[in-house]
Parts: sequence; structure tokens; C-alpha cells
Amino acid sequence: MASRKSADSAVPAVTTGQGGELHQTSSAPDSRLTTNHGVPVSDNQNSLKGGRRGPALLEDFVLREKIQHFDHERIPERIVHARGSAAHGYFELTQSLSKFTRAKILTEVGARTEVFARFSTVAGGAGSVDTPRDVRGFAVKFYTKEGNWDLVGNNIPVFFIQDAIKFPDLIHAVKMEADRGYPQAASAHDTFWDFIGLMPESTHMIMWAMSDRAIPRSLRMIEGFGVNTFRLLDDKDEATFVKFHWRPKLGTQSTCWDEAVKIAGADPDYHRRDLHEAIAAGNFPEWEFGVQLLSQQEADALPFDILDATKLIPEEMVPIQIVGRMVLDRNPDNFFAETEQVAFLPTNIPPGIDVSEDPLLQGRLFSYQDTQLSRLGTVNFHQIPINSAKGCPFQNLQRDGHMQTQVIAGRANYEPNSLAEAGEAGGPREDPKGGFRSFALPLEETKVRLRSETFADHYSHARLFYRSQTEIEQAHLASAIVFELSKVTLEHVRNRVLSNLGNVDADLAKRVAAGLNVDLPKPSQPAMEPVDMTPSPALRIVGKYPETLLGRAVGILVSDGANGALVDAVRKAVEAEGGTVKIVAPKIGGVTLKGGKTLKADGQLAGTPSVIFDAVALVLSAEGCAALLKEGAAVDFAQDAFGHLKAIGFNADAKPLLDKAGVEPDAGVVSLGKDVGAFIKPARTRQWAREPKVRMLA
Ligand code: HDE
Repeated sequence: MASRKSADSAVPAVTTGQGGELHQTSSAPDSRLTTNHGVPVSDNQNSLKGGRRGPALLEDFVLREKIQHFDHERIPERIVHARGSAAHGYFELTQSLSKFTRAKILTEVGARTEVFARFSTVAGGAGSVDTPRDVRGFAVKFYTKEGNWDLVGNNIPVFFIQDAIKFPDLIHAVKMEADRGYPQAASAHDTFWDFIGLMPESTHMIMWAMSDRAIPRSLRMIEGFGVNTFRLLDDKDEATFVKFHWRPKLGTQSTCWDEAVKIAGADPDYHRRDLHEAIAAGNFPEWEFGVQLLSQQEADALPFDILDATKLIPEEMVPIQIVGRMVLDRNPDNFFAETEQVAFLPTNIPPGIDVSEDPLLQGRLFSYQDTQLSRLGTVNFHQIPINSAKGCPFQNLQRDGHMQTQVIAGRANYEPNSLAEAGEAGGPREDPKGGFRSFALPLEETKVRLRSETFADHYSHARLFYRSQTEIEQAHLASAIVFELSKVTLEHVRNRVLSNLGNVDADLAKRVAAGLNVDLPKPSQPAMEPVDMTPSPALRIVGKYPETLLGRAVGILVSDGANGALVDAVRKAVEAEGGTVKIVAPKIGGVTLKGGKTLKADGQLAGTPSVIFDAVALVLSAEGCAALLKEGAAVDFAQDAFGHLKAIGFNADAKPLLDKAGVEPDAGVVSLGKDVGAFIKPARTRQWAREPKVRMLA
């Protein structure tokens, strides 16, 4: 994209950002405010009036242009995945896949390709909260040398439905109910569970959506999956099936449900802030990029259909090969221009990668291009800087349309043409050798509107997922279903879901029925009897993520008269391991430490509850503690930290607050006494062993 620098220094400069985007530098000291058409503005405080006290004059084009532009600032939000946060970064290939593909992005080891990644919730609107129980979108745009590649995935490797024709029904069912306009960003309501109960193919996805993966701790701690099966094509257009995976360096980590609910109130932007702050601080999130590869014969030998997006390929069956990494190292400069206007298209695939016949993917191939037209308003949305191919030029013979920004000279807007013979530019031509080619899929069947019988097993994978979880995760999953079904008001809907659960696992169904205190109905009649698959420990979270302070935040609650040396010691120990520290005080101006020094606060107690930290320390004076015993927010600070299985460090004078909050001694409740280090070990993880003491799980 060309840079347009103004020759006249009095006019705001238009420059290109690091990523090549156009930037209007509004903060330049010599910049002069102008209308959209460049007319300098003399007064930005007062409208033009007929007399000192009005009325306003129609003639005031400065006022009219400003108000009119404002009136049209909003564009339609995404119909799904409306709330998202994004960042720039790079992808680096570490192992070549040249045996399987001719795509340069997957064959040029060491080459860095710019990327833009957007993470999102699915059901809520653009202004909803970050921590509902929901699937997270994980969409990456690679600006490759051979055109943009958009890997538009989720943090869950399977999906609710097998055929795209059911997508509008699924989304209508999960979004706010049509007559009442609520609930916002929540699946715990009648219409969602009604749809789920009637669509047994959704059961596997429900296991994932009710697992802790749907309440992530951070966007930096989610896995990503391409979900649909794709193909890699080599030089001879021979195909290999591929599943794409992203693995967070910090491990897959979650919150507790009660914590996620409270975070929604304490900091609706919890994930967005976390991503932004981490990148701003130089703690760049990183993911490994992996592939599962299998030939047609290997796919045929599997006991399920890899074209069915409600199935996963256990990595114990087909290992994941790590072949690259992605690092996000730059925050967007402008949320609207980049995060909001980015348009991901599963049809953006470079030569050497191809789609499969998965009927869910096939529908997606139409939907994304189409939705951008209503969202971004023009067929030229590919010219918006964040969407433009940056790794290579784009040129074709498509012309005109709303918001055309290219000024293409010459007459060559058709081909074939022989303009070159007269010395004129003839325009671009197709490239049969290097261009995108589709896999030559043999087609022998008749036209039908039906579901393949190879898609009929709706429960074996749901069972596999449930039985592969640790006991802790199974209890969370069962409790999540109990929570959601407790919000369902239609009894027959609850019962239908319960009978479907009976096909997943009898114990799970029993637990959920007991959690609801209702009779357990008989299992429903499955389309195909489920089979027992070998459990896949790879599907767990607990016990898998690294115990580390990297990416974790510790909140230190302090009071007037607190011991500053102890606060410093905790801070040093946490920061030495890569964690971040925030000081929480009853007042934002901070506290006066023992000895008279002032310690500034990063957050005021009422607005900075312990739910936003991974571990907490209480460093209080005896008087400070006595005062906080009468402050509900201080008691909640300790009680929630305990309830959410966090490490709690405390000095002796802070003990009365712990007692009032009902904090019982255990391995994660550590006296800061002489050895601050004793607090660091439990601060690296959650205290799962404490959970039965603080929560009635199903
Ligand atoms: Fe999407 N999806 N989707 N989806 N999807 C959209 O496109 C759609 C599906 C996913 O950060 C929309 O630009 C259909 C699976 C992400 O901008 C829309 C079907 C997966 C994002 C659309 C699916 C996804 C979207 C709305 C069933 C995981 C956000 C706005 C056939 C592999 C991308 C937009 C971003 C967005 C359609 C199912 C992931 C309407 C029809 C499966 C991450 O076109």
C-alpha cells in the first residue's frame, strides 16, 4: 500500500503504520483540524449562529459534516462473534511441509509472515462482556506471499451442527430470545437448550461448551482449532487431509464459573484488557502451530467420518506435528479500523491448501463473503487496509463499486485483450502453474438432500470427551449443565436433554438429574448405538498447563501502616518469575506505610476485587486490618480468593480478615512470615484440592 505523505506541513500527515496501514497522525503538534474535505476549521467549539444566542444556520457545513459523520459512525455488528479483541504479530514456520503442500507459507522455514489475529465470543453483542460461558473464536489472517490465508477457527475443535443449513437456527436459538430480547451473551435459556435437545448431533460440542474451556482465564491461554478438515495439495495436486491446531505457550487455563460471573461485573473487558496490557508490557502471547495429517486411506480406516465437524481426531490416533509458531507483538492502533473492520473469509486460501467437502465448511465458504457486504457495505471491503493482501500485490479486472479507492489507469478491464500489441498495458493474466487449483475430487453421486449415514453416530465422541476428563473437570462439566438447565423454564426441554445425556454416560446423566433434583428419564433412542473409544488424556486441561507465574497477576492488598519491605519482597519474588503485581488499597491515592513512605495504589479496593488476580497477598497493619473487617469488599477479597482456589499469602496482622472471610488453612494459604518464597509455589497454579471445601459440585 503506497504511503501518502503531505508536502504541506500544515496539513495533517497521512503516513503508513508499521503494518503498512494508513495513519492520519492527529497528535502531530503542527496538525491543523480540517473538514473531511481538507478545509481548515477555525472554531471547533461553537456552531455558526444567527446572533449570539442562535438559531443555528443551515449554512454551517462544519457543524453539519461533523454531526452527520457521527450519526453514521456505527456499522452493523457481526451477526455472530460480534465482540472481539485483536492483535498484530507474525507467524514463523519451523518445519517444512513441502512433502505435502506447495503453499509457501507452509514450506519456507524461518520466513516470518505478518498476521492479524482476532479472538471473540460468539453469542453476545459487540458491547457484551468478555467472560460468559461461550465458545471463543480464534481467527488468524496470514498476509502470505501468495495472498491472504484466513484460518477462521474456534477454541473448541468440533461444532454444534453437521450441515451449514442449520446454522441460522442454532444462532437464533442461542441469541437473545426473539420476543423478549434477553438473555444477552448466555446459553442458559429455553430456546438454546430446546434446540440442543432436538439436535443430538450437538451433544459432543455441548460437552466442550460446558467444560472449563468455555470460561478461559485469558485469550493468551486458549487453544485454537481449524475445526473443519482441509486439504494440503502438493506440486502434483496430490492431496493429504489436514486439521490445524494452535497451542498456547502458557497452557490452556480457565477460570471458575463463580469467578467468571463476578469478573463480568468487576471488569467486563477482562480479556481485552489482559491481551492489550500483556502486549503493551512486552509479554507477547505465543502459540505453537500444529497439524494432523492423514491420507485418504488413513481417513477411510477411521471409525468416524472426518468430514463431520462434530467429530475430532484424537491425537493419540493421529499425532499433532508442531510446524510453526505465532507471536502477537503489536496492539492495533485503531479498534474500529482494524479489529472491527477486519473481514475473515474461509475462502481466503493460498495455492497448496484446499477445502474439503465437509458440509459445514461448504456453507461457510459462502457466508463470510456475503456477510461482509452487509457489515462493511461494499464489494471493495478487501481494499480496507487491514483486509488488503500485504504480502503480494493484488490485481485483477474487477472494477468500480462503492468506496473504490484504487485509481487504476488504462483501458484493460477485460481479457483476453491485445492492447499490449499497441503498446498499452494489457493487465494481469491467469497463472495455470502457480495459481490456486482445486483438488480434482471425483464425483459419482446423484444430487441429494440428505445426511450421510457416516454422520449418524452422535454420542461416541461426546462420551470420549467426558470420560477423558479428570474428576475435577467432570464435576465442573456436570455442574455447568446443572446451572444451565436450572435456568431452563420448560420442563420437557430439560427432560429431553437429560435423556440424551443418558447416551453419553449414565453417571453424568445421574449427576445432572441429582443436581436438578428431578427424576432421570430413560436414555433417548440414538440414531446409532454409541461405542466406547479409548480415552484421550490430551483432552484435559487440569494437570496439563505449566505451573508458572508467567502470564499471571498477583494482587497485594495493603493498608496504612503496612510493612513496605514485605510488599517489596512479594513484588520482587513475583516479578522475578515473570508475573505482574498490582497494589490494591482502600483509597486510590495509596497508603502511608510504616515509616511514613507513601505507596501508590494501582486499584481501589471496591473496584479491584480479587477475581481479577491469579493469587493474592494481604499485607496489612493491625489497625488497617481492624478497619477492613468492617469493609465488605475486603472480606469478599479474601473470601473470593479462597473460593476461587487461589493462593493467599498473608502477614500475621492480616489473619483476622482471613478468619472473618472463612479462609481455612491449606497448602495454598501461606504465612508470608520469613519466607516469601513459600507463597510463590502455590501462586503458580490453582488449588484444586481445596474445591470440595468451598463448592457443592454435581
Ligand atoms: Fe463462523 N461466521 N460460521 N464459524 N465464524 C462468522 O462471518 C458461519 C463456524 C468463526 O473475528 C460470520 O465475518 C456459518 C465454525 C469465527 O471476524 C458469518 C457457519 C467456526 C468468526 C459466519 C459457521 C466458525 C466467525 C459473522 C456454519 C470455527 C469471527 C461475521 C456453517 C471453525 C471472525 C463474519 C472474526 C464469523 C458464518 C460456523 C468460526 C456469519 C454459516 C464451525 C472465529 O459469516
